[in-house]
Amino acid sequence: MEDPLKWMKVPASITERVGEAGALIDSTEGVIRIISHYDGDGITSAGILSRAIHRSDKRFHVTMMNVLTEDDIKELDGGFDLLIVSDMGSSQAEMISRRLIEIGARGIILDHHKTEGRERPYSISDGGGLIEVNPRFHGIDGTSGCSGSTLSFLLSLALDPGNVDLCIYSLAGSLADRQHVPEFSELNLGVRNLSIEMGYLRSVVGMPFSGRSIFEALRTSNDPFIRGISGDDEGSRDLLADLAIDPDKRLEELEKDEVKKLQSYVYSQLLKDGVSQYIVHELFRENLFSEKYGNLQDLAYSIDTCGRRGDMGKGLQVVWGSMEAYGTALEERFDQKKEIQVLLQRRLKDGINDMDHIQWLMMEEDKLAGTIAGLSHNYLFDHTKPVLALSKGDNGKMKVSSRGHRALCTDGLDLGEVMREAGKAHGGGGGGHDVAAGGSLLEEDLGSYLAHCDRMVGEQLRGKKMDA
Ligand SMILES: [Mn+2]
Repeated sequence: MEDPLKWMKVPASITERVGEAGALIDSTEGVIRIISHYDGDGITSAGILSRAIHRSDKRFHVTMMNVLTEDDIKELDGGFDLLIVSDMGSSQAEMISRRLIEIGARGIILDHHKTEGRERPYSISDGGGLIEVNPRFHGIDGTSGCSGSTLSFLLSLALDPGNVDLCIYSLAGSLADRQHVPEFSELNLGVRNLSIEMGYLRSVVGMPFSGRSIFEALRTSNDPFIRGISGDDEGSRDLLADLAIDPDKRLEELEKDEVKKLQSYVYSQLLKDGVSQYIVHELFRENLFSEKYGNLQDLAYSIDTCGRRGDMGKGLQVVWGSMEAYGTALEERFDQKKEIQVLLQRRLKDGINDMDHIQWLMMEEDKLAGTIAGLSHNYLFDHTKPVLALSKGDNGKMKVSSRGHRALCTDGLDLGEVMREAGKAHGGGGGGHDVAAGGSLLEEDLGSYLAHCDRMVGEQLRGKKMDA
């Protein structure tokens, strides 16, 4: 393929920008310092950039972190000729630009997050030696159509079309940022189509599981969580025996009729358990498989898990192609899935506190609270009411994670607003997206806080804005 950027129909203004950024890399003699976010998207971004830069015979240094603070930027004192900030930086662009001018270095920002109301990106023509690439300046949705890893991949292609093999990691990063739900779109869709066209990935529709064997896939599955199967060795074995499927088979080895039998079982079982038709239907979307990594979800979430455990270096090794690192990262991902399963099983036994418009539960720690709230909402309890997962914080405060389903947001649910308003009124705060948000409150206010949230959600779902 001669020009992958053209084949993907990347808008000319973006191609031009990444071309300029590529030229900046090409003209750099000294060290290129990469600072990236520490999550799955940030790690794949850093991996793609460092591999592409290495292939261009340049030297690099990678750091991954949670937030880039003003102090971090002030501490940048040279030792590099070019700085690349990836999967973050747009909200700190002004500080970064100032610092780079002070130390006489040049920089590139590759970010897909909000741009703080600025109308145009930083440009070389501003004279500051900083290029900012952010899809939001080009009419592309930074939340769903392009991740940090997508930008890194486009830049790698501008450096050399031969970097096209890095497409797998590009999509893994988008997936880790959950940009694949309900399906890949805009620039991500271009990368998806390219990966399939070039034979790097294979599209499989209707297999909502991942694992090294179908048995492992079933017993470790949390999304979907299937009662009597998920976390249940015997239940999983019995089901496979009933369906006459070899438990040791790899997912990609399953025959068409075996996949069909599994699908119809999952479909009817979940509906029988009261899961929303909308959620069940969504499970049977496309999954991408790679010869080397299996289900792309495993690649994406194992790298993401490395970041969450503070082991970004291992995630980076995975993107550099180490199968040894992938093996242990995958092991840790399955360990975490098990941990989630134990929490879900306990939840199933203990039940949930039910109010008129919300459901809530207490957790021992806030780790995984969002995940448990989301999966409880989808698979365990009433899917017409959002779930709040609460845990004790410091100084008499409590932390909250709340999750709903997009179908509820279409009806008016906005958890970000609920967390912000109810938090503010009860000694805490909060915010986030309509489907997923978090906040805090004073522990002594728990009762009135929950009543406030319940009332607000009720008003939202009735389509009326509540008076503050
Ligand atoms: Mn990201």
